[in-house]
Amino acid sequence: MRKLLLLGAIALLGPGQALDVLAQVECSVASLQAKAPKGTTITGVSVVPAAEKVASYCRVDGHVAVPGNEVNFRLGLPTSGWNGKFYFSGIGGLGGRIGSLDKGLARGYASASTDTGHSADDPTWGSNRAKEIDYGHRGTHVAAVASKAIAAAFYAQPVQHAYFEGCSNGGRQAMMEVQRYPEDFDGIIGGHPATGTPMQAGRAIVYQHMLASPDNFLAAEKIELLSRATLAACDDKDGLKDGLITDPRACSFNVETLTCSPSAQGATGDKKNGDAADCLTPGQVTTVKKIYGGVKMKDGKTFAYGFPVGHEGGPTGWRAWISGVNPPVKQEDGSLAYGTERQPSGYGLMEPNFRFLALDNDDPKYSWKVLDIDRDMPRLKTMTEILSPLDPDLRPYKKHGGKLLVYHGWSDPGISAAGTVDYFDQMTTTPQVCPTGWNSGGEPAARG
Ligand SMILES: [Ca+2]
Repeated sequence: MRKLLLLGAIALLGPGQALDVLAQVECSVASLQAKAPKGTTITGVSVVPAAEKVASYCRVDGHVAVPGNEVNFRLGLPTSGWNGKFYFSGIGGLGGRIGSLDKGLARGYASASTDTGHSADDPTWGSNRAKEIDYGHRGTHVAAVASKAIAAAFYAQPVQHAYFEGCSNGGRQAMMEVQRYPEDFDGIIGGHPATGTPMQAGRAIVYQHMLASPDNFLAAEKIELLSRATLAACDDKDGLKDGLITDPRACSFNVETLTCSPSAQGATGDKKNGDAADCLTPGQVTTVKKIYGGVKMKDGKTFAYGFPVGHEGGPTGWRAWISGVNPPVKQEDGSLAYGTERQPSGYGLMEPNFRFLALDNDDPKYSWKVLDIDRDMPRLKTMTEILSPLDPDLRPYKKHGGKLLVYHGWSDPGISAAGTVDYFDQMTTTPQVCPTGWNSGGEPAARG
């Protein structure tokens, strides 16, 4: 293995010049293992030559021991030109692979990522509580602590600032860090934060209805019909008729206006009465209502947020996430089932969730098909706590001096922006988190 030893002083630079810190420790397993925190094992080290936008760096692979598991991480350490800071990249989906370090490295950050404690190739990880906890939150934390410490040792000086960025499941990792490990990062960017169990439950309730009968299924042309109708009803409600529904909260759209008349007939003549290309069957209307409506508990509280009106159509809309590019196939009992190829993304994440992640104890007899929120809530409680970043009290992170940036597109068909907006309002109305009391409407929030 090519070894690298760069001994250099910290450059003292004038205003406007980048900090250029050189490595103080050899880029080798032995040298870095000697500097690694307790419980951290370095498994591979190599110097990666400069390529396109990324300068040469020392790549460190290793794992951190936690009770019952080992969490893999990868750390990239610029061999020169370190900007003094640390950047951690989150990962999407159900984790199980290490994210790219290039974004941070290209800007001179010491950069890290983790597989969150399991491999995506391991079908049994969801039956291991330690791995579930590491996917939920702990894996990111221990990987961040270890890789920051190795970075500081490599340059023989503390990391000036540490940042986390992630989207989707990476946004969920971001919110978990903010809520549970407020000392890890100084700045956190959470995009489209996933909410774990509630989000998956919302999907399950939609699929229970949509796949119960072909009459309920939303084929691509029906989604396009709906999308045209919501755009016609809502486009100008945000103050600008531009083909975009920029604030769905400003529009009230009633999907029942699209219901087929009982005598409607398909243009090709092979459709039964009550269905046609320019309207929705009552079963389809109910499917749409469930997507917009989310899931409420018996006590009226929202458990899963519904999706905002707008941008249902197009290849990245409901077709990609909810209904699927490959339509489901009718089964002997009259229900529909997806094949294994090109499932809708929401289904592909929800199905394994209820198979091996959602319940306190895995149950082979259980699936999304039998989920009943009110009945099953006690069985979902433990994993909801492990997977779902729902705590709005960010006082510890504020006390640390941390900054949080959250973004979420209204048109996200996989994770509801309405939930993120509601979390923001809960957070900013938590006493002492946001004393000026701003809410998502840009107005001082009412205080109870
Ligand atoms: Ca508009």
